[in-house]
Amino acid sequence: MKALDGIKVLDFTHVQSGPTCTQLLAWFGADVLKVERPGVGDATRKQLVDVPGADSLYFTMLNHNKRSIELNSKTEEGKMVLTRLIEECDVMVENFAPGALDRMGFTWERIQEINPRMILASIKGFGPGDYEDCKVYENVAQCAGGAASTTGFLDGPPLVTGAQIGDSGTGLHLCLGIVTALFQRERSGRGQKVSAAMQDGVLNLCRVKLRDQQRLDAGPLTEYSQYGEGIPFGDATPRAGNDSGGGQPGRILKCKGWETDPNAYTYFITQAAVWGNVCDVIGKPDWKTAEGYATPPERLDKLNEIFEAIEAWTMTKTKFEVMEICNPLNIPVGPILSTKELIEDEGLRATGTIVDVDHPERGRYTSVGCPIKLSDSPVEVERSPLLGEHTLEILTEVLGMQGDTLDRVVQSGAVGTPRPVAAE
Ligand code: CAO
Repeated sequence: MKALDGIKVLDFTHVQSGPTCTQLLAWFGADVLKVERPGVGDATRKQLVDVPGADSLYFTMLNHNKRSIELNSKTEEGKMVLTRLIEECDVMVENFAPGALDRMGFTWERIQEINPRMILASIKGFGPGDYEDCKVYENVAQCAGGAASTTGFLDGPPLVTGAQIGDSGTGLHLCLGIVTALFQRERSGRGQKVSAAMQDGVLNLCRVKLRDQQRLDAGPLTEYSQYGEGIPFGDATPRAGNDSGGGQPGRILKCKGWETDPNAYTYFITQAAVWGNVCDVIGKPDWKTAEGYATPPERLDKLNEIFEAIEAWTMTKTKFEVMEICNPLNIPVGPILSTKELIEDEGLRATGTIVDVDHPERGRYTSVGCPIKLSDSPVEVERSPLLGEHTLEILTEVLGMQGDTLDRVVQSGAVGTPRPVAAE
């Protein structure tokens, strides 16, 4: 038994943000029915193609454990099928451009009429206001949500980050909203509308930067490197390079091999409680008691000197040796792991966070599995569906269509050219 067994999800999502959310629901046990345009499908199927003719990794890695139905929801028969799907499902998830669902004729009011228990979950770029009609992709959200203005170095331009906090981050937010709405429905008997704007999701993840924005009113941010460098603060939270976001100073430092390996670096945190251990490890035992070095406030204007001394030590060790030496001493450090190192990591494979998946068109590929582990609801990662692989199965088994009705729908072209139902 899985946590969301019995929950049916009408998955009207595409690209990354929405599919991330419905993939999690599928991993938690929901039956996720992905609705795709006949003959076309989710645009990501054919984006960044690495194996000609096969679904791309972009698609497969975001759509595991789902079933696919081809459906043109703008035709009369298509609307009839969509209406039946809304009747049968518990949750409908969509991340179309603003207004697309209304233009299709499926407003929130109409959906409630069809199924008052339906939870309609939507991702848009912005919430209500000046920008509500905009189409939005990942980096737009990172820029509009506060991440870009606070990422990068002080003397450089704003930077976007590789972590897809706008897309996958908002998908996670929406997923939490959905399961919360399902929980409330248990008592109220009613569905509700769940909305997550990408700007809001990114801003939520940038909460500490808004903390610092308000702390600026009380004076300079002393834990930022620029304080020790004597560079005045402006009127907004500045970019802080690799400074730690909290009260314990940290930096990214070179390790042995950095000249040729772009990832031979470690993150190093000079946590106050283990300052003595840091001093011993780097061969500066006198700093434990020396005036100007002994307490955290005294050290704030000397962070460059201190991290230079630590780096002189880390450069004599590999990033893994730094980890091995510092961990037993409770000094928090983190090797900069490359994607190659992560994909080969035995520990992540043992927990199912990295998995190998077989696919009929592209062969075996590696994916990120479910990062959330439920002790009573284990996840088996199954390959993503081929376009329309389950069209007939969904029409007949989920919607109970047969005879003339089924013939009419198929002949209308609203569901593409359905593949035969796969043998067990
Ligand atoms: N049958 C019939 N029509 C369909 C359909 C189906 N199964 N699926 C989609 N369509 C139609 C939509 O109704 C829409 O038609 P209208 O423009 O006439 O209303 C059309 O296809 C295009 O949909 P779209 O505008 O959502 O797609 P796009 O490629 O132009 O824009 C995106 C993509 C992502 C910018 C936009 O969907 C968006 O802003 N979404 C919200 C924010 C978001 O999720 N962004 C993250 C994207 S990356 O994860």
